[in-house]
Amino acid sequence: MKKLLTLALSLLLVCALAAVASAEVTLKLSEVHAEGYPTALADHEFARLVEEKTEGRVKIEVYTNGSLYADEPTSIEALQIGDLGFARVSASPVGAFVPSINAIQMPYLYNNAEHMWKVLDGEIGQAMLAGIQSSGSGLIGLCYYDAGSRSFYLTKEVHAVADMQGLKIRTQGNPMMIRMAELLTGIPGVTGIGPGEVYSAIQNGVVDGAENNWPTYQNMSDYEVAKFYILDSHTRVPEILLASEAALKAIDPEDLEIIKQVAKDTQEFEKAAWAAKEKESEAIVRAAGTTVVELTTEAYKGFQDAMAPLYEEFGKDYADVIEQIRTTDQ
Ligand code: BDP
Repeated sequence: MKKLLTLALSLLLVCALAAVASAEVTLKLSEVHAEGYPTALADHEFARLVEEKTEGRVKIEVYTNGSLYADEPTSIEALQIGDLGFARVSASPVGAFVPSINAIQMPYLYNNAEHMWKVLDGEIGQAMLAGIQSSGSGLIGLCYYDAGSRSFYLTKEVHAVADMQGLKIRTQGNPMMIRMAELLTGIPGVTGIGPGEVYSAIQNGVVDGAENNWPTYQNMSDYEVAKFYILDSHTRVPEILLASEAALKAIDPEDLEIIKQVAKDTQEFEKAAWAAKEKESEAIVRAAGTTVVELTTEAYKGFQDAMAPLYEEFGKDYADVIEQIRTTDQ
């Protein structure tokens, strides 16, 4: 009788454990862009594939338009404390939490998109992505997405660094990007403004401009209020799909592996959507009568040279990696 009771109890325990292991988990994903934007399309594809491959054990609800978190640093903090499952963010704010990730987004670092992808898909990029978790940030870097290159857009025409003096520029929440603006304008980059809030910040004169890629400049309608796009392509900042270590504790290790794989599988999907959107946005912006300033070789060099102190302050600890990145394209 006692034996039977022990057996029944053990059986019960096994069943209970199995139920916990296969329980459904629903997690939220935060995205600042609108539906239809390349990263938002990729978020949905990621959610669809995760649900399919985990046979419904993991469900992901995608919240676009910054409806959960308007500014990315706050979404990253939410990931750290496990209030949020996933966030598709720019690598730039991640640099404020994991400084080593700055090495792959230094100003004027890459020659073109191919150069950047060679680095990101190679040893350096993958080690940087893994470093997000091993740094103890509480974040898991799942994959990179394309975000083209960023240029300044302003309410005034600029042809050289000298013309930038005194301009207030909205930058992303990363000390290195704040400094980048300061080295060009004399005023530290203005942060705490989400990408969806830039339009009104420019309209109200809180800032004189911002910096971003063609699709964000167009999709957020910022080209309507800042009519000068200065094509200096100062940075190539990839997007990163982040997960929360704390929130993903509830997930079975096998399902976690599926999530990691699925994320990597969505990279090419986003890159294709990106290529199409980048062309479309540039065409829309140009057709609207925006002044697109192409810098002379000399003026471009002026922008590049102004970054010397930034490399000293933010790149010193990663000098080897930065050098490896530079030579990757040769
Ligand atoms: C866009 C990125 C987005 C950033 C935004 C920004 O896609 O993730 O939040 O820039 O400047 O290009 O904040």
